Order: sequence, then structure tokens, then C-alpha cells
Amino acid sequence: MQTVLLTGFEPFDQDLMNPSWEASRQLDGVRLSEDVHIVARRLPCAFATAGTCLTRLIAEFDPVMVIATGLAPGRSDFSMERVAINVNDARIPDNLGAQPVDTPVVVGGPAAYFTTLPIKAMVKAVREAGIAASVSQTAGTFVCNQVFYLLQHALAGTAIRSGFIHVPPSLPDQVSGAAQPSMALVTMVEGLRVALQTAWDTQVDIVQTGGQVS
Ligand code: PCA
Repeated sequence: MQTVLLTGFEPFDQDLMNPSWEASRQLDGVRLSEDVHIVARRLPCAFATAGTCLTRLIAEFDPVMVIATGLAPGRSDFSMERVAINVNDARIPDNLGAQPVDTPVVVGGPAAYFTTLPIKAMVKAVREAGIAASVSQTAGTFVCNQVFYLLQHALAGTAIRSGFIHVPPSLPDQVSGAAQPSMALVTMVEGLRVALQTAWDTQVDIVQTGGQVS
């Protein structure tokens, strides 16, 4: 059995849950084909430990594809991240109290890495399932971007495709009023399943606009 590694994050910034992990964990063991299954694991939300944890998981499971997920407070849809950048700039402390500002993720590393996932096809498929999704041009500059960058750095030049998906806050666990964007956890699980299935099934991405003017 081959493994697609799916990660979500532990809660951060005083939250009690993180929907990226709550959704990911429900896909643990799900098959993407006869001989490919999903293994879901949780990452710590800390600059010092998230990357080593991810590296250990990659060594342990020898995955054929890796998709990391995290929560993007304030976003309303699945954000298929296009690019990871080589900078940490934390607006809030991580779970170990670290708050790096303008430090590189990898000293001497390239300025950025593109995702190697077919993000346009993933957006299309998730939307066709009736779930909101878009291409995102930035994964931020906190722990999610760091993990995304380290993931792409670790797998650069290999045949193992990898990337990052941000999910919105979940309803009703994190958001009770209608003023903030959110998505029901059950919808998130289905959207994530469709995104992973499409990523696994699609070798060459489709050409479809996913850009922004500014
Ligand atoms: N979201 C944060 C870190 C962990 C998470 O789930 C981020 O977007 O960087």
C-alpha cells in the first residue's frame, strides 16, 4: 500500500481546535485508489518543531504525495496555495512563544517554491462538488508558509508531488455569528477528499484562470 501523507495543524492563537486537523483526521485511511491510501498526521504549530516533525513523517511513510493543510482565519473557501516564500514574519507568537521576524526559512534557499500540485484542477473539482475554492497567491509568513516551504525544499527534484491547502474557520466550533467567514466541518472533509482525489488523479494541471489583478 502506498501512502499519501496529509497533515493538519494543532490549534494556535488560543483556539481550542484547528479545523485543518479535524478535517484531515477524518480522511485517515481513506483510499484514493486500490493501492493508495491517505495517512493523516498532526503537526505542531511551532517554527522550531513543525519542520522536523514533517521530515520525520516523510521518512517514516515514504509517501508518494504530500499535502499539508492549515487554518487561514478570515478566509471563506479552500485556498489552494500556489507559492511558498523563504521568509518568516510572525504577527503572533507560535505555540512555543517564538515570533521570528524577517528570518529566512532556509538560509541561502531560493526565494520561493511553486506548488507541484495541480491546483487549478483541484479548484475546479472542489467547486463542481458545490464547495467554495480558489487559488491563493500567498500562504502568509507564519508556520504554514514555513512548513510549505520546507516541504517543497525537501522534495524539490523528486517525483513526489506536494503542496499546501488553507481551510477557513469551521462552523459552529470556531464561528457562531454570520459576520465571519466559515465552513461546516462536514463540508470541509468532503472538499478535502475531492481535492486529494483530484491531486492524485491529475498528472498535468488544466489551464484555467486563477489569478488576481492585485
Ligand atoms: N494556520 C497557521 C499556522 C497553523 C495553522 O493552522 C498559518 O496559516 O500559518
